[in-house]
Amino acid sequence: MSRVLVPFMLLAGCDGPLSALNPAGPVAQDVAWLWWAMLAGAGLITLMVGVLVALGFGRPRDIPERRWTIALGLWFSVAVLGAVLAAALWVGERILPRDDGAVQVQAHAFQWGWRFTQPGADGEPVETIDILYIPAGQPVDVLVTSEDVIHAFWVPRLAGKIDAIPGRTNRLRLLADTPGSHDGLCAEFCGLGHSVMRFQLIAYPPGAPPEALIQTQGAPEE
Ligand SMILES: [Cu+2]
Repeated sequence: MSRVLVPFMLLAGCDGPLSALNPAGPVAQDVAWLWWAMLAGAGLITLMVGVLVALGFGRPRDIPERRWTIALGLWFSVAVLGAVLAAALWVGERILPRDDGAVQVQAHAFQWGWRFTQPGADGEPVETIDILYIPAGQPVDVLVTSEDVIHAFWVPRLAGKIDAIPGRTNRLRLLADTPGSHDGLCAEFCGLGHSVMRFQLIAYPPGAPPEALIQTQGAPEE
């Protein structure tokens, strides 16, 4: 009985607030779809290897070696890996940021936290620490950079991850389908405080920015 439950217990691990398999927006949906495509490809190749091993233990068959080696070993794997590669290129192209006037926010990583900067209600830049506010239902480009060492910006339920590199700005597109709160984290080991380098992303209803973005003086929020 307990053996029957194991797959369900494993799947329960895919449902947490940091699960890329529980997407909350179209970009993350594409990434999750690619994850399943890669799992299917790996499953097919594993199945083929299993079948070949099983056949190897059977009675000898009159099949030319070339057919095993080239038809199955080579072409089957190349076809599966080629399909997965094509899926990855397709997804990669779809989730690229575009110059379409998306909302832009800056994410500045440091040991060990995140400083987010974006225009407030009056146009003045507003800084928030470890909380990123974005409008729901709209594409948002996060301009990611770093103060000291290499970090990585990742909100698993909204998009893939991207490196935060000192002296360089990387752009990542996010889109949250509905208002809500999502967990984000640093996804690149960056020193002793790495494990606590978390942040919160709050997607607010469009047209109803939170108090933190309305303040006029742009004082950093703790
Ligand atoms: Cu880190």
